[in-house]
Amino acid sequence: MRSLISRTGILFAGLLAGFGQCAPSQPNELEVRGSCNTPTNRACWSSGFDINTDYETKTPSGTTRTFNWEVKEYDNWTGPDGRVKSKVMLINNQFPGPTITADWGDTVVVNVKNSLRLNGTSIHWHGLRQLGTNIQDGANGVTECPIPPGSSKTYKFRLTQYGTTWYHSHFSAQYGNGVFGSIVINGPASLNYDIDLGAYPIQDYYLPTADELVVQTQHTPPPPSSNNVLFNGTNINPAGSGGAYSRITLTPNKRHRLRLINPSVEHSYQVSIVGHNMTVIATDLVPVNSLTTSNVFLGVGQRLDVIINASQKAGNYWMNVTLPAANACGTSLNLAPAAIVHYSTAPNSNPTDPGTAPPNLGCRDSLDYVPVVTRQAPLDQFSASLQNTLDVTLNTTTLVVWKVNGSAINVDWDRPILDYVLTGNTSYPRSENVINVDQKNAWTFWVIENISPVPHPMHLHGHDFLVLGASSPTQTAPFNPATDKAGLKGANPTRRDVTMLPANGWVVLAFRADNPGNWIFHCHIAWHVSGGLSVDFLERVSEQKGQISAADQTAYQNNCAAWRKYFDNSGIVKIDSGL
Ligand SMILES: *[C@@H]1O[C@H](CO)[C@@H](O)[C@H](O)[C@H]1NC(C)=O
Ligand SMILES: *[C@@H]1O[C@H](CO)[C@@H](O)[C@H](O)[C@H]1NC(C)=O
Ligand SMILES: *[C@@H]1O[C@H](CO)[C@@H](O)[C@H](O)[C@H]1NC(C)=O
Ligand SMILES: *[C@@H]1O[C@H](CO)[C@@H](O)[C@H](O)[C@H]1NC(C)=O
Ligand SMILES: *[C@@H]1O[C@H](CO)[C@@H](O)[C@H](O)[C@H]1NC(C)=O
Ligand SMILES: *[C@@H]1O[C@H](CO)[C@@H](O)[C@H](O)[C@H]1NC(C)=O
Ligand SMILES: *[C@@H]1O[C@H](CO)[C@@H](O)[C@H](O)[C@H]1NC(C)=O
Ligand SMILES: *[C@@H]1O[C@H](CO)[C@@H](O)[C@H](O)[C@H]1NC(C)=O
Ligand SMILES: *[C@@H]1O[C@H](CO)[C@@H](O)[C@H](O)[C@H]1NC(C)=O
Ligand SMILES: [Cu+2]
Repeated sequence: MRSLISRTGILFAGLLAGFGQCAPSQPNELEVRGSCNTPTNRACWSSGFDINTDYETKTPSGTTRTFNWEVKEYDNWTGPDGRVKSKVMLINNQFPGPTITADWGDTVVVNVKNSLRLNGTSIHWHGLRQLGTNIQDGANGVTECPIPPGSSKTYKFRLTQYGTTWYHSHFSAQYGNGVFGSIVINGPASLNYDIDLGAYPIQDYYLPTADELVVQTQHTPPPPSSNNVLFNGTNINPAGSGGAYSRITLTPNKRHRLRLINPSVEHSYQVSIVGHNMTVIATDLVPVNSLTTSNVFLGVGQRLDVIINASQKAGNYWMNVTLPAANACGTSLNLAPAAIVHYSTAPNSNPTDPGTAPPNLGCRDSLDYVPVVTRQAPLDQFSASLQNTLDVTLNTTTLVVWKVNGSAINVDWDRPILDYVLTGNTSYPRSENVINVDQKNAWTFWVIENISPVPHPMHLHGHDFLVLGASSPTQTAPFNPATDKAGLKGANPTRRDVTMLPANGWVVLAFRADNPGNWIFHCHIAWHVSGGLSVDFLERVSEQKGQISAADQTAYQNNCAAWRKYFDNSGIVKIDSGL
């Protein structure tokens, strides 16, 4: 059966219908799952729900899971690679932060207490659609005021999607100080596997604080090299002794699911394992027809769920991260970042075979992934929408500033755009970079042109976008409709929530205006969004207030009042976009 599932399988969906369907209707979904979602039937989830279910229209019932978090500051903290950092900010004293594990359809409640000394905080649930719950999106200055020190806030939202994602602070570059973690949402899968190895973040790691790095990157355009790259929160210290490699343990002859996450502030990279291929089954929160490859590209914010078969000789193998020089994809003082893939029956040792570096993808992500649940963007409507061109430009005259369509975003922590929505005020300041998207359920098309030599991992809140096309290595911006439109793919293209805008190039995206809310679209390099690289899609603004409950509006107003009382008397000066 498994051999039917290959990337060339146009037959995939049809065959899977037989393969993946669950037992007939039963009263208890969990009971059904006992015979469903097993190593030989991962496409199945529960009665009426499987890999072919359109998760944007149907969600299984679930339970409520509550998490209690405290964000705190620590000085002179000894990190996982044995070196001391002057300051970190951690959730429940964990690095990375606690993993949220839940099932498709569950409701998540997170009580966040801010015990930082000076900073506000706000937690964004990356990639979650938040249909009808824009106010839970955690983007400070946009959907909420920051939570002031000493205050708490409760986030509550439904998991309508499943797969692998992460959360992080959206208060300036604060996630670079440690306020981030993984989210695993169990659900069906497009390929069978035996063992779920769980979330596996691979991140850049810096000894200076994120606050120091923001100031540095405001004054000098080339971003600093990272001091290390951590795999699952650890690595050896490349500068000397200390630390330990991350060790992924494989059981011989079993198929393992590994949930790769890039929670970096700057680095995008290629990941490979010596002697092993990986089979990709999901791009961000979108299940895809399985695609086997020797290396994968993982941009900042992106996730890839991969299957690794422990089919090779029992031993130890390097998992490598490659940062090609000259692509502005990031540089590290760890010149060969790596983890160890260890077969459980072999003795522990460092691998000996260095392998070969994968072909350099030029800091571009693959658009070869085919979503299981299909979407079609009507390309015949595309030309009329060409006014939706957004140019990304860099201005280094005084400070390093990133603009979109001629303006750098600078959100007001005291007065989020949600305030304008609630009061019906449409006089948005230019610096809020508001773009109205009004037509209900219409497809909207966006041509993003990069007038800079630096690639940008572009992330949209509240939606997965369709990536209709991106410039090839020989093409540069501007997008030329006469020659470039023919190459766009409207029929079920790659769909995800982060994609690479190539250096000097363009990318064309589409999403449907089916989620009223206030959704930012920004570069996920912390230094770039801090420097202004974002817009705010104000989607169907007239419907937004009506979907916010009175209780949520009160909580919002109370938090804003507490924030303003704190911040306006703190003497702290906001030095960046606030995102
Ligand atoms: C952290 O270490 C520095 C340098 O060793 C020292 O000056 C400072 O007092 C320490 N801070 C705390 C809070 O211990
Ligand atoms: C955030 O906290 C850091 C560390 O305490 C501090 O250096 C920085 O100025 C603070 N920024 C804001 C905007 O509160
Ligand atoms: C990642 O680290 C966590 C916490 O130490 C551990 O439980 C988990 O097994 C690790 N994951 C892998 C794939 O090694
Ligand atoms: C990896 O995939 C390539 C191309 O499909 C294939 O030639 C190679 O044998 C595979 N390697 C392993 C270790 O399975
Ligand atoms: C793992 O094995 C499955 C079949 O059991 C196959 O479909 C998949 O391509 C294999 N993946 C890799 C990375 O070898
Ligand atoms: C993988 O990492 C190891 C350990 O740092 C290194 O020796 C090896 O050269 C790297 N291989 C590749 C292909 O990057
Ligand atoms: C870009 O800015 C121009 C000039 O301010 C404006 O007319 C246009 O509508 C903006 N484009 C978008 C997509 O908002
Ligand atoms: C860059 O910024 C400077 C200082 O704010 C301004 O004077 C200049 O006009 C800007 N250049 C461009 C091309 O926008
Ligand atoms: C609407 O917002 C603008 C910009 O912040 C402000 O100047 C104006 O006073 C507001 N209008 C009303 C009626 O509150
Ligand atoms: Cu960027």
